[in-house]
Amino acid sequence: MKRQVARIAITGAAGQIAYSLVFRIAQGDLLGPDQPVALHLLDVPAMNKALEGVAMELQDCALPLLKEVRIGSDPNQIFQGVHYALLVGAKSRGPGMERKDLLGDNGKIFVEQGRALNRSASRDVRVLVVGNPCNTNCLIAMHHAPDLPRRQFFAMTRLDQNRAVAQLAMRAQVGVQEVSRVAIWGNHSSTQVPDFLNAHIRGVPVLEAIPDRKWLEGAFIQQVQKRGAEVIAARGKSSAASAAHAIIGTIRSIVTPTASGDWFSLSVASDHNPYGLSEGLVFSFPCRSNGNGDWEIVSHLTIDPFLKEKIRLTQQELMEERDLVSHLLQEV
Ligand code: NAX
Repeated sequence: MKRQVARIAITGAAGQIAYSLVFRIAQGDLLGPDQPVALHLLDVPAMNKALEGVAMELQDCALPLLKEVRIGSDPNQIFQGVHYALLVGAKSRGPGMERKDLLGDNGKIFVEQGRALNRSASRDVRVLVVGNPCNTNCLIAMHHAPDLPRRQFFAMTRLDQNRAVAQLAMRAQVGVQEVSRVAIWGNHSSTQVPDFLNAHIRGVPVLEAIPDRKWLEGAFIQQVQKRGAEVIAARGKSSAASAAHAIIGTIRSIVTPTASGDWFSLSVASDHNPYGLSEGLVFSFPCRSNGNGDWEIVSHLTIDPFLKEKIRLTQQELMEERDLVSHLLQEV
């Protein structure tokens, strides 16, 4: 999908993930060293001054691939003609806020942005939702963009995958490049299911490389599920550079052919999934790409009773989230 200029929208562009992301995209980390890019940066009106600062710094880098920077707070304008929309912006949970309040508040943002994408974005736009709760926000955005194929909407579980890879590599005392076939099933939340059963280390099943099922079922899964909270406790802020890196990894995985026998984690519409899971959710699956921005869910993976039960729980949570925002999923 080489273009004269690839237009990339980033929301929450005055926030901390965006501050790690925009410079890397402008350097070519997202679409390669030969692809000129234009950045369309969106944030709320109160952040306009900060956005101006980001645009100034981008200019001051004098990066040859960066052809244009637009800033603004109107999604209809900012999404005009974009080929990628990285929806990072969302409110974080404030003191005393329930998960339900967060779902409702952030959900409204994705109603508006889904509509704006439907109106203004390039018809082949690829949309990656990062702002939490990202799976359900993605469901809302795709619902309000009925003219765009649902296959072009994703939510991010790549950071969770990367965290799982790092933990497995550390435990097996191998380089991270020796770990393959790692998938996250379900929701980007503490119910997510890092799949050790189908993963490989140095080409053999993880259970052979790390013959400690108790650790894999217990500490390993919990470390991955709780890593975000651990980073907040240590840094006083949530993951930013690792989240930006995961955004880049996700898009690169969608636009480059997946290595033979491998897969990556991507939350996609669960319509017609090969595992008989509930349809109408945005659910993380092991996926493969043909390199043209299209993908398929990897089928026939082993799901043992342990994994099955964990997947049931994360599916349950996604169904509950969907129920909580049902008022945002009415007819369009
Ligand atoms: P920040 O609070 O630093 O930045 C968020 C930005 O979004 C702010 O500048 C805010 O003004 C803007 N914003 C709010 N409403 C907006 C709207 N309607 N339109 C455009 N911009 C809007 O948060 P940051 O650390 O950058 O995190 C952003 C989101 O990523 C959060 O929802 C966070 O929970 C989520 N994350 C998701 C991850 C994932 O793996 N899916 C991992 C990292 C991160 O926790």
